[in-house]
Amino acid sequence: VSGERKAKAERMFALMDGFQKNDPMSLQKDILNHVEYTVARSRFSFDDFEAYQGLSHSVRDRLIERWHDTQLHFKREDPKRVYFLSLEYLMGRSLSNSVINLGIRDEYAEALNELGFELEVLAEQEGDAALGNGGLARLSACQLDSLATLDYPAWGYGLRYQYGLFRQLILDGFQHEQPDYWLNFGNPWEIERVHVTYPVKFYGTVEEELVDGRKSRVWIPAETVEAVAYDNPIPGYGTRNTITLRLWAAKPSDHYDMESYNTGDYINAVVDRQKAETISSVLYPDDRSHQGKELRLKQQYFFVSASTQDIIRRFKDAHDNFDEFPQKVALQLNDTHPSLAIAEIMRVLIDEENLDWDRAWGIVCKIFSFTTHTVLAEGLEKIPVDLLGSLLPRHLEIIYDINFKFMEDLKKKVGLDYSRLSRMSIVEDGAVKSIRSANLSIVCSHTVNGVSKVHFELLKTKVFKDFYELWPEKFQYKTNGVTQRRWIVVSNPSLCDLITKWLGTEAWIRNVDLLTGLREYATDAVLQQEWKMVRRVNKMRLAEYIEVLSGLKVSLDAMFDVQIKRIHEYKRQLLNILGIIHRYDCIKNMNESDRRKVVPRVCIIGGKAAPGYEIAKKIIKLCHVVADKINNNSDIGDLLKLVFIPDYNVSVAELVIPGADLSQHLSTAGHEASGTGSMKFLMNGCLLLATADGSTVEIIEEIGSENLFLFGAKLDEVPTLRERGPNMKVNLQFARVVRMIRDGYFGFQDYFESLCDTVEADKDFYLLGSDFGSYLEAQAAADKAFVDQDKWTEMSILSAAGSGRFSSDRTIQEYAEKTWGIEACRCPF
Ligand code: CBF
Repeated sequence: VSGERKAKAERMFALMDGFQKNDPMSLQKDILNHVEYTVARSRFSFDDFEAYQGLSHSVRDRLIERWHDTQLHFKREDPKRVYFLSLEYLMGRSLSNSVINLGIRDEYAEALNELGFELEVLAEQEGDAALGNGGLARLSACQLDSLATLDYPAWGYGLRYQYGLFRQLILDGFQHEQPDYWLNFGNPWEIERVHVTYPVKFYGTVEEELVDGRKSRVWIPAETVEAVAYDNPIPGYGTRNTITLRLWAAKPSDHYDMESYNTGDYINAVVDRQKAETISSVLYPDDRSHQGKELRLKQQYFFVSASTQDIIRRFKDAHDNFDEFPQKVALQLNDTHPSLAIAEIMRVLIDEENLDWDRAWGIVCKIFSFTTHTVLAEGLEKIPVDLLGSLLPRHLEIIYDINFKFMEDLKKKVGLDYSRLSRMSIVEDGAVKSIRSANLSIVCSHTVNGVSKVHFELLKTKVFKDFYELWPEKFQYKTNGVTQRRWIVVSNPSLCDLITKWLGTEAWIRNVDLLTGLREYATDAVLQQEWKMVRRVNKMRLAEYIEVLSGLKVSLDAMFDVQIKRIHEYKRQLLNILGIIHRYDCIKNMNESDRRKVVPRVCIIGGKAAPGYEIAKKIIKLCHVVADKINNNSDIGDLLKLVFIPDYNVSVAELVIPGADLSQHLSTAGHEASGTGSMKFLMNGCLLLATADGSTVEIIEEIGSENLFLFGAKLDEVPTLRERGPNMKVNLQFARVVRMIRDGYFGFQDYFESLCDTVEADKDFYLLGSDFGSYLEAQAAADKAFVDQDKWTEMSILSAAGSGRFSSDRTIQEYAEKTWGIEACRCPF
């Protein structure tokens, strides 16, 4: 039989003409074939979008080849695999990243040129895959790129939302949300796996039954939904390895409510069946809290159940003893969102695989690791017990049992310290009895990770203090990182070429520590000149974008000062706007000779507010009314401009970041777990103006405090400043700008009242008032530095040169070695 199979395989390989060819002629034929046969447009007449479609299908073919080889290689080698469970991924566009990682960008560019197209123009045709909210989701995407590049045997699992993060529409300065039906024009980057489906069950009851003579708890579910896999190949750079991001879509199950059919209500039964699809239909657009929504809980369990069935099936294909599970499987919980996986694996091992509790528990404790991404109490999820009990009754029982055993153990260690016991309990007995997902994740994981050094300190001393005292050995941190492939090679190709030229090698694209080699040239006049040129061209690109968006012409000599991120009170976009009002006010009142000394600025702000977050929405409106005032004042001219970039997403970031001179990271110390935007700016040689929060503290260690503009209260000063509250000496400049808003200088006086209230001395939780003076000083220092363009360029080069530590390659390597215990498994070329 095996001889027969081999002969068949050889014949098939010969028929397929080996691998796809990558010379420009073959690529052209391939693109045209896809235009004709896949897209079904005539190869004699097609537009840019259709060309993009043909092109992306041709790239997809090449991805699939490597992906198949990688999967086969993993299957053969059977290494320990890591399964990355995340409810959110912000992948952005795939085309440019894919051709770069596949190493065939130039070949495609040439092939397209000969067909009369430009790769960059076609790349713009692609929409963003925005299946996530912010930092956490983009981090997941960066980490997948690193997992593939470093040859780790990894799988990403998530949900294939039909509607990604809402599109932000600005009408008259107000944010409006529009659905993002991103699949409207097809998605060439995914492969539907019609045969990879699993039933996911909900509701019902738990009954006691005799199974094999043993009393067992048996879950009798009442609803079944089918999970269908969509695979997204993720290519590594400089390797054949191409891993899988498997996203689940909900489809009606054939077992769905047969009763309704039987009772003859055919139409309603079909309509009802269709409702199953709502589970994966929409991403929750709030990155602050998700308390108590049934659909959200269904999403979490749906994705966890399908993923664990898939993981267990893969394990069982090669093994028949579950004691080997921890040697083959590492499960990474990306925040608490997938924490139901713990109860699900316990349930499967006990109820379906007939392991006893202790054996199942022993396995579970060895496979899970948990990373938390927040310091905010509202970021810690709670699941109402009533809700969980009705949706997943057996899981609730299991969680209760885990908690009972944990509490018994804890009592032996800490005695009857009821307040500590109740703080650490997985079950919270409040007005609404709830499951604390974070406590569940900590109790059942072998490792708990923070995402920066500061975050780690906060976890140990505040957020999870009780747990840290109990299990100090469980706690670690891995400072976040971003992928230099996306954030330099794809988005800033001229800087990429310049770096390669000066380092004399492309090796930094896989080993970004080599960027430190730029340090020795930081004052070299030739590099400085070329660096400035690259930055100017990027600014030009950004200026054109701004003009198209808003009609505003901005001067390239001005400092491009950017703050792009989700709108949050703790991220303090309001501080930025108040600073801009102050600058405007000063310029207005200056005499001619002082005006000549002003460093011109183009202030750029972008970001989405969660739909129900009223204060954040007011901040957006304020930005617009202030912009109207400033941009239309002929006295101010080019000295100050303010632009709000709507619908901020990954591809907008790719355009804006390379063109920024200065970027702002203003979170009140102790509020940003890490922050990853700053790392992207740093890699691109943009100077930072920031508080000593999250990963900025480590950025300072790398580049030195002399190469950025630091301001604001330090972590240990924040509590005292808050306590001082109303007695705090009010900064007069701060009071003046707030008064301007209150007095209606920018209009909408009533509307902004509640926003102004948030920064009144006795309510200013995020300390805008007390940080304002030091913020203005940092801004003045930035102005001063900008005047000396050679010095500025030196700082810019040193920023990029010091960014190596903030690559997700480093983060992933640390996870692999210290948390997951996995090794590289490189697919032979
Ligand atoms: O760790 C990645 C990022 O996650 C967040 O965005 C989050 O969603 N919790 C944090 O707010 C960031 O600080 C962090 O960098």
